Order: sequence, then structure tokens, then C-alpha cells
Amino acid sequence: MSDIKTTFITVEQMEAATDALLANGAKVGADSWQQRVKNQTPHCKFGEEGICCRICSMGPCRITPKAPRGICGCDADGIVARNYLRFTAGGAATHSDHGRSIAHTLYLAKEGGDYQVKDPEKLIRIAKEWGIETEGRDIYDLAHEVAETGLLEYGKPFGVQRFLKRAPEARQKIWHDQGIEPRAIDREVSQSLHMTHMGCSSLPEALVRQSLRAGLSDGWGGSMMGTEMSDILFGTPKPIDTTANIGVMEKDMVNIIVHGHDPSLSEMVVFYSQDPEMIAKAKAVGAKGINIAGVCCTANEVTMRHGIPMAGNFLQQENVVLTGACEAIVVDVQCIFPALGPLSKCFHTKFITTSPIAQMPDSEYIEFHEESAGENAKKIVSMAIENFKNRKPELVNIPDLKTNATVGYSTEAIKKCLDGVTNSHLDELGTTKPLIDCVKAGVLRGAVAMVGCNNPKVRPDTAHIELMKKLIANDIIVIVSGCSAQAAGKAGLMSKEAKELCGEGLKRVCELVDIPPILHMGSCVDISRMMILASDIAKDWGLDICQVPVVGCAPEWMSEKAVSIGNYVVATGIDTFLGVDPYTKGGPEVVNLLQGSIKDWVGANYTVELDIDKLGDLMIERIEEKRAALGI
Ligand code: MSK
Repeated sequence: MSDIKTTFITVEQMEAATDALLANGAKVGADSWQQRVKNQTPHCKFGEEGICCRICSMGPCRITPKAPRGICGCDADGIVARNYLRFTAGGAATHSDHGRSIAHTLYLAKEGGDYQVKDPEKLIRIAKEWGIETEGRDIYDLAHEVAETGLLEYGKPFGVQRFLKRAPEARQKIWHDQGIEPRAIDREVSQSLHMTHMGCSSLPEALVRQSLRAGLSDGWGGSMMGTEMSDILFGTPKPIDTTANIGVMEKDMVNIIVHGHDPSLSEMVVFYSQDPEMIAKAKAVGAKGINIAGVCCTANEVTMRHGIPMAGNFLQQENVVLTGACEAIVVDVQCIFPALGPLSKCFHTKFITTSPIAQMPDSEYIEFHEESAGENAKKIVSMAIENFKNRKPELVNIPDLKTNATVGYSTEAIKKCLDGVTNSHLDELGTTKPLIDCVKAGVLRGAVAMVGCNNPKVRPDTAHIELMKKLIANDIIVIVSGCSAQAAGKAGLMSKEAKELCGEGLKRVCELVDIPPILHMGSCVDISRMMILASDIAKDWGLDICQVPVVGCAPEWMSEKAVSIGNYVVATGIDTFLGVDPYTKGGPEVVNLLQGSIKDWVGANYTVELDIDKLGDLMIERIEEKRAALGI
């Protein structure tokens, strides 16, 4: 690996690197998202405001002052709210199906198999939590029962999600009293589609309420399942050092990029890329070895468990191919640009799709099955090695940008770090009490959970990076996941040196606990970790979550999953700040609900502010309001 270029990397440096890569692409006629944004601008005003309805075939109907109702008579608010619920359902289905697939993998785990139980303590803890007998059980027998019980959460005919009991009692009561406790995960998604079918709900309040419920079925159901079962299978993350940014690609090695979300595939690809037989094969074709790096949430999954470098986030997925040094980009599900097919054809890169859920033109499809995972992964790694000889040296251009990062702060790891300092060991799982003491004393003002994607509507990564800098300078600790985490990593903000950018209080905490001020909590399903952390803080403090000085923020979000996340974060009692509008502007009543009166239901709501600096001020203001309400 080349030396670390600098401690911190600016957005301008990253943009200059991207320009150089686009110039590389221009030599071979490559298309780019930057160009496609130009082709697609200006966007459709009806779509942007959420007032286009194509749920039945009488339309499409678009709301204007002259035509204030669709053909069925639905008004703007009804249309906006239905679209909003459908957006949420798409996200909840996607995250939760990921969780389901991990549960299936756990069901197939066996002694000596491709998938094994790496965190038996967590398995036993969840089994006990769910009332499953653990005494004297074979660990795989137990794993299968836990997996099956988890899978039944998707379609059980009665009752609510099991994980809800992890929340403070006051929060559980709010969910119950508001009628938003999520039942079976599939039922919430299905009911959302039913409610939005032509001739069903058009009452904004009912549709927004179901949006919260469907979101909760994701955050406290499917996503939490994905996180917990991934930890059981692949290990609960612990702090580990890694590197980030496009300079993690290696000129003299076979570069394999893993991209997507499901660690069942990437874990296997990582494993076989470290296999001596494969490394020998790579050397035989003239490479120095095999370099694996990640993009999007797969990067988060493999970095937090193995320290695999993070090449980039959502809007950098094309950049890895544009380096001309990518032998294979291997994808599973979600956030994958179909553009990677034609782009890869301009270079020597193999674009390998693996999931029946994400099939794309111009890709090589190697269907991945848990039962034959090792074999599939070996085939993929071998294909990448074989492809090294097809590289065109004149097209190889790897920008010299690379930072250090410390990643892998699961809830368990955060508590352990804190306990290590105070030596309190009050609880075998650790406690959040030292953190609470810092907040009460004002050493830390509060916390922000920063999550979500990139979106070309925002100068890529700028909102994430500028907000993080502003928050840590104001003694607000930041926990991050998804592409927000990679923005931090690429800029150097997840390095321990970033304490130099903090206010005095946070700097002292970072020094004492030996942590970076921006804590990496994982991928987008791992926002469930943040929900557990917030719950544990509230319980240790004797409060409900909505009273704790913590807010959520998705300044560059773009996907349906992000809307589902926003709904479960707000419904959990955490005010959420967005830097991109969720297509609701055309429905004033919906805006009033989401940005106003849902606070009366769940103690939190949304703020949408496109001016990023103002968004930061508003978050700090909200944290200070919460402190004042607590008298601290
Ligand atoms: S990958 S959902 S762009 S965070 Fe999870 Fe990144 Fe957003 Fe996809």
C-alpha cells in the first residue's frame, strides 16, 4: 500500500480526483452520472412536489390550480401522502428483505460450513430475549431455532415485533397508544400497498401514521434482524483500523471491488481473496496479490469486521471503474447503478451481478447461493484474477488520495470503550452511564446520528463533511453509518487525529477514551444499532428517547430506504433533519404533519432545510433545547 497521503482530505481534492477520472473515462467514451444529471435537469415539477399520481390507469393525474383533484377526486394532500407511504413501503421492504436473507443464511450455518456462528454470546443473548431454551443446546441447533423464529417475525399472524421490548417502556407505550406498533414485517409493507391502492386511503393522517408503522417494522424489525444476525454469523464489530478513499485501489494488484449490502456474499469474497491458493494464482498472472476494497454499505460491512479499505460511497461507484485498475466489481443488492454495465465495457472490468433481486444488462451473472457460497466466491475471485492480464496500462489512473480511519463501533464496542475508561463494569454488557455523565456535565452537548446517501442535488459529500466538522467543533459527538460514514472516512474524520477539529470537551473525551469524534456504526441496516444505543441511553438515564439530546440527520439522502429510516427514527422519538426534500411540498397538510404535528404523536418530527449551514444551526439549537428542558 502507498503511504497515507494526508490526515484530512478536502472536498476540492476529491473533486479534482474525480475530474481526472472523468477525463480518463472520456478517452474511452464513458458515460457518467454527472452527465446524466445534466440530461435529466430540470426535473419534473409534479414529481418533485409529489403531486403526480399513477396508481391507477385513469391518469396519470397531476395536480394544478386548474385541476385540483385527480380523476378519482383525490386531492393534492391525498396524493402526496399516498406517494410518501409507497416510498416508505419500498424502503421497509428492501431493508427487511435483506434482514430476511441474513436470517436464512443463519439457518444454513453449520459446524465446518461456509457460514459459522462467530458470536455465540450474542446468539444466546437473543435466544434468551426471545424465550428460547438455551441450556445444554448445541450452538447450531440453537442458531437454527433463533433464525426460524426471526423468519417468522415477517409473517406471523398475531402480535407485534419482538425487538420492540428493547425500547424504554414509555416509548413502547407511545407506539401502542398511537396504534403504530409494527406487527408482522410483511404485513406492514403489504398493508401500505393496500392502503394506497386506488379507492382506499386518501386521508393524510392515516397514511402518515402507517408510514411510521411501516418504518418501525423496518427499524425495529427487518433491519434489526439483519444487524443482529449478521453479528452472530460474522462477528460483532470491534474498533479496527482501515483506510479510505479512492487511493486504496492498488496499481500492482488484482483489485476486486465489493458493492451492495448483503455481507453473505462479500464475506466469502474476502475470505477467498486471502486464500493462499488464490494469491498464488494472482502472482502467476503478474500481480503482487489481491486487493479487496468496498463501495457503499458492503464497504461498511467488510471494513468493520476485517478492516477492508473503503474505496468510496454511492456517487463514487463509477470512479472505481474509471481508475482503469478494477478487475471486477462484484455486486449483490441495492444502490447499484445499472450504469456500471456499459461503463465496465469501456474498460476491462468485469461487472458481476450475483442476486436474482438485482439483475442488470451488460453484467456477468453468477447466481450466488448460500449452499454453494464458497464455490461461487472462488469462481468470482478467479475471474477477477484472470482479468488482470486484460488491463490497459495507459488507462490506469489511481488518484493518490487515502486516509486513515478507525471503524467498527457497534453499540457493544462503544459501551466497552467507555467502561474501559471508567472501570465501572456495572453490567457485563457495559453501560452508557459515562457518556450520560459527560452530557450532563456539558463536556459533550449531545449527539447526532448522521446517516444516508449521496444525492447529486447536494454537492457530493459536502453536507456530510461540513456538518460533521461543525458539530464536533461544538462538542457534539457524531455517530455515522452508510454512505455518510464513508464521507467521513474519505475526509479523514474517522481518524483519531480528527480530535484536533473538536471543541475542548469532545477533544478531551476522545483523548480519554481513545476514540475518533465520528464513530462508525456500520451500514444502513445498522441504523438499528443507533436505535438500541439511544434506547440504552434513555433507559440508563431514566428518560424516554425523545428527551435525550440527540437528533438524526440525513443531509444527502436519496433512496426509499432512507425515507423508511427517517420514519422509524422519528417514531423512535428522535428529531430528524433532512437536506433533501422528500417530495411532499405539494401537500401542505402532509408537510404540516411531518414537520409539525407528528410531534404530538411520537415526541419528534422532521425538519427539512436545504441550506446546509442552517441545517447544522437548527440541529445544535434542538440539542440545546433538549438540554434546557432537562435543566442541564
Ligand atoms: S448504500 S441507501 S446510498 S447510505 Fe446503504 Fe449508501 Fe444510501 Fe445506499
